[in-house]
Amino acid sequence: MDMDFMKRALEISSRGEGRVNPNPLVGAVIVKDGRIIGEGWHEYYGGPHAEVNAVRSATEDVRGSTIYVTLEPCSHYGKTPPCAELLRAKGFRRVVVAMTDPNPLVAGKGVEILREAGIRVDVGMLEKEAQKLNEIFIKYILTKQPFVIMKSAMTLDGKTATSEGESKWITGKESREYVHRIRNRVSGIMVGIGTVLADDPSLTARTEGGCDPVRIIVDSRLRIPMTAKALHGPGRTIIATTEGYDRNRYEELEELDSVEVLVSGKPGSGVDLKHLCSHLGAEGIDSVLLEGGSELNWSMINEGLVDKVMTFIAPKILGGCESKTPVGGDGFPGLDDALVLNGVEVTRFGDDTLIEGYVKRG
Ligand code: AOF
Ligand code: ZN
Repeated sequence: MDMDFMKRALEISSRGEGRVNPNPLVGAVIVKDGRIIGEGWHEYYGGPHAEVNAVRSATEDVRGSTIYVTLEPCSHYGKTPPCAELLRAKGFRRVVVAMTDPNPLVAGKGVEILREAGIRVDVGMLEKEAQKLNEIFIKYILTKQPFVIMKSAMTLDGKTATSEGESKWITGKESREYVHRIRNRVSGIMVGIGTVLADDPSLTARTEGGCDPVRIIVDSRLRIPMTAKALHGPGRTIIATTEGYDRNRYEELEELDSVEVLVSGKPGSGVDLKHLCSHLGAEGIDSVLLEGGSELNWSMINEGLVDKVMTFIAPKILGGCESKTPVGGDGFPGLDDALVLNGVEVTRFGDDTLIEGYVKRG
């Protein structure tokens, strides 16, 4: 029973996808005499926390009931007053928490407040699921660096385009729909200039009510054409370049209100990607979906900036020695140098297979 209520809390928490960043996804379910009498989730950034929404939605007096929350109730005065105080004041008998809050402002203090008030608190139910749901928040709140997901779509023989450069589409409809859901989840979408020149992607993907992802284009010399779709909304575009940029293009780009040019790196040496990621983090961008091309993917990997890899594989063969693969660059010289993934999961999308995992560190 307990587990079912926490599952429900996790399920409803995902309704905030794309609207709460850089805050966590949180769900809460209130149970009295074995029945759900209230539910709530964190709906948008800066809005009421899940616990508050659950209490507000309750159809009966919550006194003496149990609340299942996917994240430890907060203990601090932020944009809203502390939820732990609210739960105490409302007379909850028991609080079941999936995971403690890694936010240094909370980090166990919420549980402490509740226990001191004599409320039974159980921590750790479906903890792994809750941590996975908030993998972005967990990294960002502790490091202020964005959680970077490198996503690729390739054939069985590892090609991301034909020998003529055709790439629409390698994978099927189901895979592409899922990618749109991930695009909705993250705060930024990053590509290299090669991809912009080859495909002219619009790099949008918002579902209704979501907030627009920031488009991030790595373009060391500002070769981006003024007509590129990615420059023309919705939302912002950040173009990262080096001191070797094209002066005329810089002036033209400066005219566009929604475009920010970040100069980071010496001429001829490529954009300083570590600096770029820190800049994105400082701007509140908690997550980035890296969508190629192969040179940028390699540089991001080589700089140790990728956290998660998602590779969709379509059951097709394209061949071609020169055809592109997900990761280019110089490559690692030895097998021992390979980037290795942890916690690997395999999921089918139509005829395609998604293999995903987390980059092993150290
Ligand atoms: C949320 N939603 O449902 C819970 C959160 O600035 P504030 O007041 O919104 O506080 C944000 C912090 O509150 C967040 O980093 C997390 O530590 C804690 N819990 N946050 O946005 C919620 N329960
Ligand atoms: Zn709270």
